[in-house]
Amino acid sequence: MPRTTPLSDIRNIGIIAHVDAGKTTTTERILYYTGRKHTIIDIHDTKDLKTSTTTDYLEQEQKRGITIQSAAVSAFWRDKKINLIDTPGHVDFTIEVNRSLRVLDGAVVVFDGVAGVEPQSETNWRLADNYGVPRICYVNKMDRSGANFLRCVDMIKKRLGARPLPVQIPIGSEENFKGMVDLVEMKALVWDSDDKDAHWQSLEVTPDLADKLHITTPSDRKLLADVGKYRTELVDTCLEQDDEAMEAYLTHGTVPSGDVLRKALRKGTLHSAFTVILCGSSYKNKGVQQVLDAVVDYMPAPTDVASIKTVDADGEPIGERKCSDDEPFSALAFKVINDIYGALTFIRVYSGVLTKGASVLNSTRGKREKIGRMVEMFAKEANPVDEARAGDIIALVSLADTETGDTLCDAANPVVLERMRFPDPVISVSVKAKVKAEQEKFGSALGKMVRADPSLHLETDRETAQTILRGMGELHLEVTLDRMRTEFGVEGVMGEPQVAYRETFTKKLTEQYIHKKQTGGSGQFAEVWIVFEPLPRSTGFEFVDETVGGSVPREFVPSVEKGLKIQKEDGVLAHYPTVDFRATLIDGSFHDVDSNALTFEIAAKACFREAIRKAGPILLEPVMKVETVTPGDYLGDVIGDINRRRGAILDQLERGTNIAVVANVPLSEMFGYIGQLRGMTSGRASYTMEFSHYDPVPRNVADEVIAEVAKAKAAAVG
Ligand SMILES: Nc1nc2c(ncn2[C@@H]2O[C@H](COP(=O)(O)OP(=O)(O)OP(=O)(O)O)[C@@H](O)[C@H]2O)c(=O)[nH]1
Ligand SMILES: [Mg+2]
Repeated sequence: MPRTTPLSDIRNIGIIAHVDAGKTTTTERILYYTGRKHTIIDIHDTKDLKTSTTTDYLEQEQKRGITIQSAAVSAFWRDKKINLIDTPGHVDFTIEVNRSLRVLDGAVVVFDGVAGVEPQSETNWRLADNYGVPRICYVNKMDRSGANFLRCVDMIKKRLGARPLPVQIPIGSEENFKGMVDLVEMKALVWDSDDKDAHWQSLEVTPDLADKLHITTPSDRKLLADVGKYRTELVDTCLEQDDEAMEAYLTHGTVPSGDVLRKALRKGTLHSAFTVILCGSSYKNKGVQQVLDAVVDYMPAPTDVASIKTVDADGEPIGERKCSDDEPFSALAFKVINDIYGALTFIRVYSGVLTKGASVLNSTRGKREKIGRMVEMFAKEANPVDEARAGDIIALVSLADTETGDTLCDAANPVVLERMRFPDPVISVSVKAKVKAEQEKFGSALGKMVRADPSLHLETDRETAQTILRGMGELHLEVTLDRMRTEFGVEGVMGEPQVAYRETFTKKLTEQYIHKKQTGGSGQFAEVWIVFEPLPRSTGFEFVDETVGGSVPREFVPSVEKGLKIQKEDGVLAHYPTVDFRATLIDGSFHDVDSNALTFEIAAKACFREAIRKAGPILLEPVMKVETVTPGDYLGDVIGDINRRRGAILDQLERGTNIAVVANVPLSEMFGYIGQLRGMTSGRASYTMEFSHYDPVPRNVADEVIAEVAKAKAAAVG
């Protein structure tokens, strides 16, 4: 079967933003205007579960009115195929943005015209920077009271460090928002109503435009009066991208045509020379078709972005794979979900063609996978396909061994594609089945949830044998359990959320340990000399072998590493994992008969325990970056409360008519914050937080934590 959509006609795009900016609302309109659906559902109409938007179809999404998992849809606009992923804005589900950006070629970043750049828009922006994803910005909610286009553009510049380039200027704002001036064509697009089927008129931009359209607010009139200035900025910036047009302009005064400008805007966007800014109100159905035009005109096709990098076993880049049907097949599995159809593995094909029935290699795990059913997903709907080609995003049904982040490829031409990075979960709870008899069913469902979400970790407490679930935040854990109820029919209960403390140490030292035992006939013997030294924060664990002359036989060195890896998970202070250090094996000795892998493992474990006790061990705690947005009247109370929570105020920013207080606060002090904050501000303040870094716990607090852990362990075991 030949290719149906040329690669140059494909746009793989994500919609990213802070929570509530209007991503799902915009997606819903995109599906309507491209003819993929015939009604529009609004977020606030789904709480009774009788209806849902296309992309927020989970019960938890309908009830809460937020997106939890990313959903893929596709639509055609001006003969281009747009594959679109609607992502969540809530920080607890940041993994969904992370993995979407990893496989997408471009992103539309949505902003709330009142709040401007909010914390999660900043975090997602940085993620897109990391993955090198070109972006366009859409300032939504221009109809809301307090909407301010220029303030938002200014925040994009200052807080995101971008070079914003408005290609539209809003006409009116708040309830008098009427449309926008298209600076490329120099036309005023004015809607005659808020209805989804309302049409826009295209008017000349004349000096009396504001009067004609009854725009009375002074700041709105000023914007229209300055429209010439914005047009000049647009033309000048575009000329930088096009030498020919620049020359024509300088020598003959030729003003570039709309097509020339759009070409330059596309080029600049692909190289992130600037960021195109659009405006509108998705809810009031104004500006969405123009966003679609911009996606087609400015966002990259799969062949416009850098080729995907291939890596060696250590993750170091060693080459690349061109996006073309003629290259051998390669794809990245970026998401696994459990669905009524079974396990669905989403892949982005980077090169070649995959056909149904093929046998491919999972090069990450060195295992073969047989490709059975292949489907193109439209939110929750699966449509069978027989092949997938370079640039496509599809799902494979019931793969045996493939996990998120794995590469699938042609076995004759094996490659491993650049992996994804996952955030580390910072909060944990103990979980168990509500009804004891269902524990097994619960365990299997939990296993599936964790497999689908790399930002969830599962472990068993060594002493209490409790199941511990770690995640990104309270909401994340709560939603996970609730989804087990709706998707697997098993109810669970969870304990109080706990902070994921870590341990490390402060002094470098060398430790010798001899493991020696004589029991009856054969004995046990191993000697190790290990240097333990602290490393900078967030570097994890490193093992180095510097032994010479076979003082520790080569085949036993991995056992030393294994012993350390096991033992470091059980820190000497309060049993938390020990992080950020290097262990260097420098010497040792062995006995021909009495030494083996196990004796070296035992010696390494004991050596670690002895050494760390003497190495000035300390407890580390996750510190969150917290942003509290409050009306000015409550500022003093909010700051006082943050100080009481051991917080350090970093910044105070104007956020519309409110003030955003940015602070670093230990996670352990943040439980129950929302209740306190609401009480203190009569419900008028809100906050968001995300993990920032690990810091040492102050001595007095650490003593309490250590004592509590000891008490809890004694009680659970006892
Ligand atoms: N006034 C106004 N409200 C809007 C607009 N766009 C979205 N909303 C409202 O904002 C709320 C959040 O919209 P969503 O589309 O769910 O936002 P989201 O970005 O998808 O949110 P998450 O997925 O939870 O991050 C809903 O109540 C929408 O009706 C707009 O243009 N104007
Ligand atoms: Mg949403």
